[in-house]
Amino acid sequence: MKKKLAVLLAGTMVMASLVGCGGGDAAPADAAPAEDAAAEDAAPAEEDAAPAEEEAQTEEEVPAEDAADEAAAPAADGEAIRVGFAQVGHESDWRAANTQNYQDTFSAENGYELSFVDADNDNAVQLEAVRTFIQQEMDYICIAPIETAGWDTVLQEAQDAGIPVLIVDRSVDADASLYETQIGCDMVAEGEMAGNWLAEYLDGADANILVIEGTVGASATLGRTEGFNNIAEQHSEWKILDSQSGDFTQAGGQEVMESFIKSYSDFNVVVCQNDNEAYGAMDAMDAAGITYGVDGDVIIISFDATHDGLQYTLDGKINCNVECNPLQAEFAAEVIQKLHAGEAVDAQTVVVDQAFVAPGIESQYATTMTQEVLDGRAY
Ligand code: GYE
Repeated sequence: MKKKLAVLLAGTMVMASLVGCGGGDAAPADAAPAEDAAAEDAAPAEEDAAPAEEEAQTEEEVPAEDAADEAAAPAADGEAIRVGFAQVGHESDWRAANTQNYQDTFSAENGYELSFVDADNDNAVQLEAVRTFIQQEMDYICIAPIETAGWDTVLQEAQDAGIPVLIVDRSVDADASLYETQIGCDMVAEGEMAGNWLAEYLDGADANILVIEGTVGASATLGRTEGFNNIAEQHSEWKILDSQSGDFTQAGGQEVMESFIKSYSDFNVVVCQNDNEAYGAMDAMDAAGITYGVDGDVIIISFDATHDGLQYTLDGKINCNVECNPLQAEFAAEVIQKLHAGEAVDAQTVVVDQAFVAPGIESQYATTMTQEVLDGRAY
């Protein structure tokens, strides 16, 4: 079912045009719709040559760019496609935007019945959610895996039950034959982007670096760390003093930064692996009277480039912010449409990111923030 690797050059603007940014009024996704009964006695799909007007109506309902929707228009047979989504949790602004995007995209209006589980960053809860989706005989299961490890058994169970699985946002270390596709950002490339920007900015000056990592074992953490370290290794004048997990939360970022401040008196770079951790780190530095940003003593690098993160970048508080675009549901919908139509799907979809820097910084790796750039963001 899988084809070659497809790299989708999906910059923010492109993504914005691909994804219908709905009003956020998606029905609570886990409200198990009562259409179940109706769905069950709906006549078998394909044989039902959809009357012309039904087709037209369906085409309007699916996202505009969906060229793949010929045979696959979700509600062509009046039967919603049942999708279970085991989401990481609600740890960050990025996650909130990602969840909203899934709820908007996999709406009843678009022909889906979405069952959404927020695993609250708990692996056991997430595994249980997937097993429940299997029992409920979902048509498709999307998993945003908290950690990369531990997926083989449950993925095998889904495959045995004949339910296609999409791994979204983060990745797993299970065999790729156990799932249909992986959709997400290239975390290693993000880490390298941050490192390359720092090298350019420091231009040979010494760096004493503190890293606030994301959730332990998450591919976003592993990849960003690996990518940044790839560049750090090329700089003998850089020293990574310490690296601790802030669990991708603001509270975690603050706590780690407070302990760093107690342990290290001489640092000039703080790398936060997401925006929320950066907010916490800034609070901790404010409380300790440490200045940061373009006019301060400490350079702050962040990841995600969410709206508030970019506001801080525009304000010169975060020096460099590497984007990870959370608007990924459209890619998942496209894969599901293809699978539904019996078509092959790409083994991987890489959502390509960019970086942003504070006003006054010019970089070959990043866009310099302006109010206009911020206003043009879709999330
Ligand atoms: O960077 C962070 C979130 O997996 C890319 O998870 C995602 C990360 C994102 O909690 O804010």
